[in-house]
Amino acid sequence: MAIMAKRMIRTAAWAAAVAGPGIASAQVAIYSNASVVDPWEAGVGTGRMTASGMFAPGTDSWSELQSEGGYANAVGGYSSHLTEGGPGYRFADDFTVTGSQGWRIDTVQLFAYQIGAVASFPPIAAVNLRIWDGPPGEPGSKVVFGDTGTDRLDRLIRTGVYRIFDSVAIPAPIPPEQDRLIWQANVRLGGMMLPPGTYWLDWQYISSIEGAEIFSPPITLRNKRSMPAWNARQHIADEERWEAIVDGGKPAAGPDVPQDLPFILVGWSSCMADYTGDGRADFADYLQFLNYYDSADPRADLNADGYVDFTDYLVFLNLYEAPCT
Ligand SMILES: [Ca+2]
Ligand SMILES: [Ca+2]
Ligand SMILES: [Ca+2]
Repeated sequence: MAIMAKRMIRTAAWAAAVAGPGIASAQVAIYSNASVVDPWEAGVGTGRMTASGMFAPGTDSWSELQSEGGYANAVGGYSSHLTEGGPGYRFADDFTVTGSQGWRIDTVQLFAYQIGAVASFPPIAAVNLRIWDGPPGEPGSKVVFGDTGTDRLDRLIRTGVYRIFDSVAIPAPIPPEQDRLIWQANVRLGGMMLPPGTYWLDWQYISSIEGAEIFSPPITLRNKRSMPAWNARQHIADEERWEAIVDGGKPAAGPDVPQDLPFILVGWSSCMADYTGDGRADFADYLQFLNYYDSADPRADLNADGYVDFTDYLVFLNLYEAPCT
């Protein structure tokens, strides 16, 4: 049954990947924050049947909070939205770019819900996103891509997965409801390049209904409340600080456990000089790079230091000479 939920998320991702203009054929999911073995596995769905034995309607499925060691997780989702009249909340979570050349990222897939939102009225109007070279807000960390003002939402997709609370947790199980439909937000990064290293994504949703809340479910893995490396953060703007996202457990005597957030990076990890996404590095890519370079477009910032300068030109020449496999 878990396979069904996974396939639904995969289908949505694929539909988005083939529909957008200018999408490279070589693009694949290159990273999932939920799985080291399957980059298309979002870590959101738990299957068509609840732990208490209730089936989701039709072809839909559940994202059910899990229990481990006699305690359940208690938080369905964490606030990550612009609040009315204030900066509101942000999220951050880390990932590591591997390989010798780095990654080009075209799309970030994020997952969120609004309580009561129906499929016919998408609840998210905009998403802003930044990438840092270290934990956001820490001394020495800086933004290498993005800002808090630009809407980068490309597409919002109904997943058919409903967020629900643990249906068997003691002492107060909560029957499944269909008022927390999870949406997949595809955020467009335009093929920006990241050299190998560890980075933090930092993002915020803007509701279609002014002042309404948006929540993000943490990664949900069967029979797990947390994993050792989980370290996602939430920014509390009113207090100007980032803090770790933890679940306090149910019953509340359970241990507080850190959480991570589901996201998938779609792009490509070879042929890094290939701006046009046709699988080859040729003169068209060279011209495209020069175009970005001349206008100081961040897409020419190939060493991700926040500036477009001659070093990036040299990096491009190296990438251009590297064989495309
Ligand atoms: Ca993490
Ligand atoms: Ca090309
Ligand atoms: Ca640079």
